[in-house]
Amino acid sequence: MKSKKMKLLAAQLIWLPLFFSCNSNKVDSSLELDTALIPVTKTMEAELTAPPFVPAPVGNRAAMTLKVNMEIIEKEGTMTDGVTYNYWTFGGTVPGSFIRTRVGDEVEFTLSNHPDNKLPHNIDLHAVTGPGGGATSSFVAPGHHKMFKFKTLQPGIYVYHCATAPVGMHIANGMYGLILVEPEGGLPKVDKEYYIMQGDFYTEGKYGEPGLQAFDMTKAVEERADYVVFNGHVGALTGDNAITAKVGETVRLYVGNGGPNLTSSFHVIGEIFDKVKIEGGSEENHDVQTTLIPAGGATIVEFKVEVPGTFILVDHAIFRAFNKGALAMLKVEGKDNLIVYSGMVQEGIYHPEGGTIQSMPGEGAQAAVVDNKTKAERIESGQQIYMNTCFACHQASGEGVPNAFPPLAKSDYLNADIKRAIGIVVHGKTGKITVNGKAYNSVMTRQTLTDVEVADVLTYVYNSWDNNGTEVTPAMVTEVKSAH
Ligand code: HEC
Ligand SMILES: [Cu+2]
Repeated sequence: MKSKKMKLLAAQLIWLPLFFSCNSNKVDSSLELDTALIPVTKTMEAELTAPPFVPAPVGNRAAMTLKVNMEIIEKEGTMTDGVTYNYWTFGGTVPGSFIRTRVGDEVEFTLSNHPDNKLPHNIDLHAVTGPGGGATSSFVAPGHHKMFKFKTLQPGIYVYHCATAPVGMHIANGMYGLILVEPEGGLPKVDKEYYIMQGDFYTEGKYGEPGLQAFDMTKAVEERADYVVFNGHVGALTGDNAITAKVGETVRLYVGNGGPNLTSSFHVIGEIFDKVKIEGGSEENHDVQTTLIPAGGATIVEFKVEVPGTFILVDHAIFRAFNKGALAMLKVEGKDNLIVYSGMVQEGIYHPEGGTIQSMPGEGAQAAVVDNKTKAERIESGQQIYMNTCFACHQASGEGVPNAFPPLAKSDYLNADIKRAIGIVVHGKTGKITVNGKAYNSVMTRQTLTDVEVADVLTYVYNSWDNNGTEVTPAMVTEVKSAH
């Protein structure tokens, strides 16, 4: 099948038998329809579901205008016993609400950002054909909403995620989910369908360290995950929260990987996948033990359950399963089938072990930094740092983004107090501030820069865009740091 095209159903073409009088079941593959031309007639509100559940199948319905209303909610949640985390969510859950569409639907997507939220967000759906997957049209400040439209051209299971700077941080905090685009006529019927999504989390404390754990950018950049979990937290799908099926049923799992970093080696202990949609696309593989799901990718697996018992879903990169949380359960009830399997079943063989033993890398001896740059050299080096570190939020021109990131260009706030500006870069900033008459109440993440880098970047900022020309030296940065 060619991309963006699908076979026309013979039934839809009343005149077809006139041309193919011999056999109307046989459709010439050259007769393909551009899915962009599938007409929509009615409008309906999309059913959205929280994981592990999915909305009702599309079945035989015609393509429609589908209204999707999704709200972004930043909220504290439980990572594991005694550990909480500030999640950023699409619809209040990690992963976000499941969206179910069919090829040819015209999705009218309204993204709202809850007024109590701190940050602007947006959405990039991999099912969208268009710039940024929607991200460029959906950037929305707290208390506002944005609407954009797209037509689903290709069937498949697709990831969506936030794409607001710092992108990795928004994804790491839980901003991802799945959108299913069913083919004409829908996917074949199965008995049970579930929605599962893996994600890796990076916290200041190590695995299990109690309390509210902040996001750790350094660990995220270095891909040293503390938690690797299904559906947002440890134990989201174990014990009483396990997914279920009965002997003889066929189970279909929509499995995504939000990342931000890790590839999943998805496996169900004690089962073999009868079918796997390769990379979530149209090709199907059979009799598969473990399937790879890349970060930002998804797949559909199906298997019939022949015997009762607890089947363990894991990322087979196995420390993640037993020590970092990537372990879920499918509980199957029904009659034994002693031909397929017999043996005494002892419970608790496969259970989470938690408490990863991790030795933190030592600080290491830091070589004394020699820094006798001229002001011009400092500005030059600072520009590089700015383009790597500050640019994503404050923009190349220093103008910032309305309602989200304050300007550094001609900023009265910046020019009024140098020590305060140093402090903001060193420690981060949250809470209400007023810059050039406009109020901002957001979060600037702490920037992990050396004293010399902070000096250079601020010197660049102070000597750009009509600011007051201050030279910030490493000694000034050290002083602000030690004052804390
Ligand atoms: C993740 C986005 C982000 C990044 C990256 C970022 N900032 Fe900010 N910055 C903000 C936000 C948001 C605020 C306002 C915080 C508040 O509302 O309390 C801010 C405020 C400021 C302020 C004070 C307000 C003003 O406009 O004068 C300065 C100075 C500043 N940032 C400098 C920097 C520098 C220098 C860098 C790079 C080293 C940087 N920021 C990187 C988001 C960011
Ligand atoms: Cu976001």
